[in-house]
Amino acid sequence: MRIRSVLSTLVAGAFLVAVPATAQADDYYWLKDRAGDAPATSDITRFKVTKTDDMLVTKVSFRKVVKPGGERSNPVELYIDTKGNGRPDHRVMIQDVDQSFSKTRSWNGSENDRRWGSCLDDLGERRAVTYQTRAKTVTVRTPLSCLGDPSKVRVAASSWYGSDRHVKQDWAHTKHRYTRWLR
Ligand SMILES: [Ca+2]
Repeated sequence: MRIRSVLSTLVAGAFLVAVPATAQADDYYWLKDRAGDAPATSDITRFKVTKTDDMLVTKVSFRKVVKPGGERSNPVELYIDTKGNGRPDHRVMIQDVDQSFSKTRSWNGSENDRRWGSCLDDLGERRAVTYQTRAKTVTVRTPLSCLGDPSKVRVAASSWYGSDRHVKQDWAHTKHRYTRWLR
C-alpha cells in the first residue's frame, strides 16, 4: 500500500510539473471606473484586459450597452503600449460599425496614421479585430500578431461623447491610465 501510494504521488508530481511547460496561463488585469461621470452609453464602469497565447481580449463595461447599428453606440478607443516608453504604439477604435486599427505614436490617434497595416491578412483583408456586445460589456479581440507578437502589453481605454472625441471622454479610471504589464 505504502509503495503504491508513493508511486501515485510521483506520477502525479511528474504530471503537475509537465503541465506548465506546455501551456502558458492567461494573464489578466482589471480596474473599475466611476459610474455616473458620462452619458450611460459612454460611461465606463469596468475595464478588463486578458492576454492569451495569441489574443488581446479587452472587455469594457458600460452603464448601458446598445447593439451595433442603432442610433447611439458605445464608442471604444484602446491605446496599446508594447515598448514601455510611455507612448502608445497601437490604437484600436470602435464606433458602432466603424472600426479602425492603426499604429500611433501619440494619444491623439491621428487620422493620418497608417491603418490596418500590420493587421491585414494574406489577401489584404482586414483581420479580426472583432467586437461584440453582450449584457453591459463590449468585448474587443485583437490578435497579438497585429501588434507584432509582443512579449508584454498594457492597455488604456476610453470612451467619448459629443462631436469631438478629444473633448468629452470617459477614461477607464483616469486619463491615459494603463493597466499593469501583461505577459
Ligand atoms: Ca465612468
